[in-house]
Amino acid sequence: MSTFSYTRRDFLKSVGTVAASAGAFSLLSGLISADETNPEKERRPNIIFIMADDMGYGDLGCYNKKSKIPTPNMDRLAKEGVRFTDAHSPSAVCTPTRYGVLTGRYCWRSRLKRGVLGGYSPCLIDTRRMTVASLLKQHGYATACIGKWHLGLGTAKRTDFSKPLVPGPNALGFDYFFGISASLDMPPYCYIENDRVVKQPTEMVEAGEAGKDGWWRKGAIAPGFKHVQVMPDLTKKAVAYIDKHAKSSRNSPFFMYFALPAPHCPIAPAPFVKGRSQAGGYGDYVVEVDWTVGEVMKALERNRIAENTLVMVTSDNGSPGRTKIKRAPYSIIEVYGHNPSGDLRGIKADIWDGGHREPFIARWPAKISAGTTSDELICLTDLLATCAAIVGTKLPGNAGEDSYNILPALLGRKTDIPIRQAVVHHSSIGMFAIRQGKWKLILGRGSGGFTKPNRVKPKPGEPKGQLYDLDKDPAESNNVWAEHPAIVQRLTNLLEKYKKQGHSRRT
Ligand SMILES: [Ca+2]
Repeated sequence: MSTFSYTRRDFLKSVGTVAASAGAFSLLSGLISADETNPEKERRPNIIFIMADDMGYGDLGCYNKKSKIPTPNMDRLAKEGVRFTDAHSPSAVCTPTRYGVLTGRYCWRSRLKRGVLGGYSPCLIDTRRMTVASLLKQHGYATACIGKWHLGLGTAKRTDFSKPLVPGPNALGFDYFFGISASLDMPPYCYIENDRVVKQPTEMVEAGEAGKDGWWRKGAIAPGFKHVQVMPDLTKKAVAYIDKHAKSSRNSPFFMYFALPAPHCPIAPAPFVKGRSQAGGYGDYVVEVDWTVGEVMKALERNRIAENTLVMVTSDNGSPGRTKIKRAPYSIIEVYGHNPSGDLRGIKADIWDGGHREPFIARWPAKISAGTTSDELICLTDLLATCAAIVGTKLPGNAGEDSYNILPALLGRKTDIPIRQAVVHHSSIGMFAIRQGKWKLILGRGSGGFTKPNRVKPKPGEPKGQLYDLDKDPAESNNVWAEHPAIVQRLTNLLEKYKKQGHSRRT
């Protein structure tokens, strides 16, 4: 028992015996916080959420021993934190996952029922809705969105980039935004800072050569805009943001949502990563993602704020694997012997796990034990409820409808039952699946996405959908739908209930 705490107790006793004035109360509360909490450990963390675009479960060395891509920075992050093996994006494509990450709500509840937005689409998120950024801002955080937005800007049917882009990230809780409108293969090709275009896209660029790595759509481009420069430019902005906010973050922490445009096409690796992987331009672009993660880690260390910063790294959907789909002329697997989906079935856009099971690494040295793994079933929609738990608040009833607090899993605390009751998966064409424990039920036949065929019409007497036991059959190769009618019924009912009641979280 320290002398200091003895003195404090004496002080508490003494103020209890006198009519406490407002001044005495404020003095008292000051003493309690100085004494009872360890200011270094209990300070709210900075939160950095780095989300790659189309990076696969099998691209990272720490997830796939056979990966042909060196990812030393992400591997180190996993060594210093926790690596999840059963994390899922809420959708197998870009826009709906981003909607889910920021709002904690499945995107199929919004007006977007399948597919993604374009570069000129209006804003998808209702500005009255709570986002991770608006929640943290309410709790004193500085908030930034850096990178690929892809959630629409403005209210017009076709966005006019010569006008203020309202509503956009700033209307949804972000103090600061720097980035691009949508995917890097979608015009307009220009940078946006807060609600304005930095340099107007006054020129036109032809589409990239069909079937080549560097393919992009024809469209408007700002003078001097170079696709290959976007990753380095965004990384510089993210590092500058950390440098700027490091000092003040001791009192007012920051949240940075850092959405990378890589390794989505155009495959545009910077010259300094060329040839660093054994998986072609795609592999080199993943190396660049890893470099960016390393630059963020370095900035945190240089500013001595790594200890109390929660860094999460994940991807918005699976990798397309350049598997002879659309504009990809070759398969990464065939040419380089590298499978971006690892041992999972399927690719980006598919309802199979290759479409939406994601690498998910979290490091927070002050709280998370180094070198741990978690097989907890989680979803990227869980960010909102988890951030609410970190700042010590509860979500209101009209927010985060599909968000669960995964803080216990991050901190390695065992819970009696799984944190989530189930996770709903959604493919690019709008095919549903639901996962509970070892069972995965898919409401349809086929991939639901890029792998052909995406829909299979069942013949008379054939199963209408797919049921997999992921414990026995992680590669989803043996459809046991016909053998377990009771499980099919139970999971179908649960999915229907989630759809009808408008939420899936426990209330
Ligand atoms: Ca994506």
